Amino acid sequence: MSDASHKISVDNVINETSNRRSFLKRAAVTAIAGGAVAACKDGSALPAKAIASPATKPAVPALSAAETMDKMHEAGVKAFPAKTAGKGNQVLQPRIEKGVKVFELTAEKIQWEITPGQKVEAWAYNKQVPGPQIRVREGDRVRLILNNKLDQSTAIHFHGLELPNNVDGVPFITQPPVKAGESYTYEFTVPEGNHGSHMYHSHHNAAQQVGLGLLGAFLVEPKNPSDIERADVDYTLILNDGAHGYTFNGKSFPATEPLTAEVCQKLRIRFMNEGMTIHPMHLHGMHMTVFAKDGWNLPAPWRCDTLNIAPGERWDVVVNCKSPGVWAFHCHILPHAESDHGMFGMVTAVVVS
Ligand SMILES: [Cu+2]
Repeated sequence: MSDASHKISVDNVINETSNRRSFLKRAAVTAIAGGAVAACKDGSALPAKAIASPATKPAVPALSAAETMDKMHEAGVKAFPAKTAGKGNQVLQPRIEKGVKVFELTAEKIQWEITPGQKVEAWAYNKQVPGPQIRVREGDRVRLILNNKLDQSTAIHFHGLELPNNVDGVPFITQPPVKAGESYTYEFTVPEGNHGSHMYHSHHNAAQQVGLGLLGAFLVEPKNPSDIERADVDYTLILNDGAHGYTFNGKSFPATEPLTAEVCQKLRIRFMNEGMTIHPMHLHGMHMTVFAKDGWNLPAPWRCDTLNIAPGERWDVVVNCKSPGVWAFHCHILPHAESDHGMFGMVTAVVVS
């Protein structure tokens, strides 16, 4: 089903629903009025059967409401994965200056489409939510230039990296705030051994700034990856629950992106929570093998099907994709994933073909 036809069908369903609701209201009023009058216009009494019939009628609209609900659920699933403008978490290629990997991030306000037709204000790095993915190797020299085109101060903290204090990115503790219109340069060497799944985000007025989109993945590749770290598919999944609602990589179902793999492939998922509450991520059909927490490899991997991701945490898992099919993959705090209108928010699928 195309986006346009999906929108039309959803609108129709919604219109049908509101029409039906007003119909139900009108039907209720008529039934009460009918009971009070209980007579035709010419004064002749209604037969008992005719009075009784409005009372039995609501059974039919009740069934229709259930059907309407099913249609809304079906429309959402059929629209998945729905197309929206803008895609976050795209790998940012550095320019190399005398052996230094130079990345440039510009923070500014943009319009961001979360689900088809739902556009909101976002505060974004390089017009992406999440911001572009930065991928370096342990031992790399990195220079990161932040341009602030917002109308308030900001700063970047490198979450999970064990860096010198002066590049920790916290205004009034380690640096002055980067004021509107200013630029600021961070430069550091990624510490040996500090590889794994990390993040970068605003550390100034952060509840608002991170909630609106000033965040991204900072991935450090190991010089010598262990077997479990080598995967056929490497997917970063950033959870957020701020001003844009419940999102995976800046999008809400049905605009979330499916994770795709072939049978027998190894899928690595890097969970990151940039939100303000926990999100227990549940995968149907196959278990996840958890092997790293906050970038640090665990003494022994362990298995689960539901993994709680708390704010600020990163968890790395692999899924050995043995079962073909479309497997639902969602936050198991159910109001983050489904309403009576169907699935929304923190829902996607692992598609094994
Ligand atoms: Cu959740």
